[in-house]
Amino acid sequence: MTVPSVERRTAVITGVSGQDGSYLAELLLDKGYIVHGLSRNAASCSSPNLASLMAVGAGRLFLHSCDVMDHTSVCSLLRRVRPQEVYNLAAQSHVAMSYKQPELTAAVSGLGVVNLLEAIQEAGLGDTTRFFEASSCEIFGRASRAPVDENSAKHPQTPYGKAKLLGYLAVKHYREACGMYACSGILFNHESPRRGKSFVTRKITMAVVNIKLGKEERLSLGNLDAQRDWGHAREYVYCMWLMLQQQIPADYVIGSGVNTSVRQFVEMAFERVGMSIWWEGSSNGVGNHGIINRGSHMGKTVVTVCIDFFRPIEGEMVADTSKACTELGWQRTTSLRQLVNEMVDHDMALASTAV
Ligand code: GDR
Repeated sequence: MTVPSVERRTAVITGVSGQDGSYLAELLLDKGYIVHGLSRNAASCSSPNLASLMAVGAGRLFLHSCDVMDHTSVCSLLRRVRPQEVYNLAAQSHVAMSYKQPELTAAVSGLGVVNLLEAIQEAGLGDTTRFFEASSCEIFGRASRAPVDENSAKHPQTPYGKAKLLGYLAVKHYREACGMYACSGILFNHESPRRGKSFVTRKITMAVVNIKLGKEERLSLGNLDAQRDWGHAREYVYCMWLMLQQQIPADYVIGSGVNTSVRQFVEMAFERVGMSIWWEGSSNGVGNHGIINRGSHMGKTVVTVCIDFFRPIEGEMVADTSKACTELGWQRTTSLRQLVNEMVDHDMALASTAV
């Protein structure tokens, strides 16, 4: 069957109110798609991401309250809108939370994927609808100095990573055994001004701005020396779209290829507001703290370490994105410094206009 031209396509995005969902919806609306966005409670959702989307997508963006676990609603929606593309961005996406809610995480981030793939088949769309799963580098699990690619061993070590591996394997199964166009983007950390406040980058940029404005005293963090491979979410959702435009479906690692510590991220965020800090106390532990080293706040402790934010296990990996670069022509262009600056500037503008 011929795939309609881009400007006449319909896409379904689960998790549309999140960071990635809103960027992807914007991208697709810009390309002329009709977008059906699913969110657990779209009607009462006051997400700022959705508010700006509704203005951009008037007449071509439709929001539905629908849980990826609710087979009947998902099936009936798919039958009704018959999308050419389905992007699954719905998940319990907090790694730390997955230790407290392992069953919920397995259900939403693992079985939810099976449910969607099954619903596509049941709606009679298995041969025509293309499916993207937002998988995670957490499926690799073990700390490794060598960059990881699509073929690296998968040994997830967190409840979140294990749930994501189930989703990843389901995608592989429906692709290989059922012939579906289904693929997983194995995503490394990706951030933006739309990032949720409980993820470390946004927690840092918001706190740094509040400290600068005198609205907050201190930022309390966990492992400062944990390393992450951070990129810009807007560039990663573009790669998701590219993945569904190929002749042959395949999985791709999406990352920056550069590891940076939480400590360095903190330093960059403070630098953006004109404050510089030095560190005192044990090199990586609860006694370690960050102190302002010049200007009016000189000598003030602004960063402390709290055991509550430490993880039982840290998997530190860096991405090898050769396959995405070669086969999809994808390149990331925003440096981490630019990303930090964008996030800090956004939070400064928000804080300055807040009453
Ligand atoms: P992560 O992102 O768990 O990698 O998962 P998060 O921003 O939560 O943590 C990144 C690193 O920062 C360390 N850290 C802290 N983390 C939080 N949240 N709060 C703190 O106070 C803090 N202090 C230190 C963590 O230990 C960790 O090393 C994200 C999610 O988006 C997943 O859904 C996605 O799959 C992966 O990235 C790739």
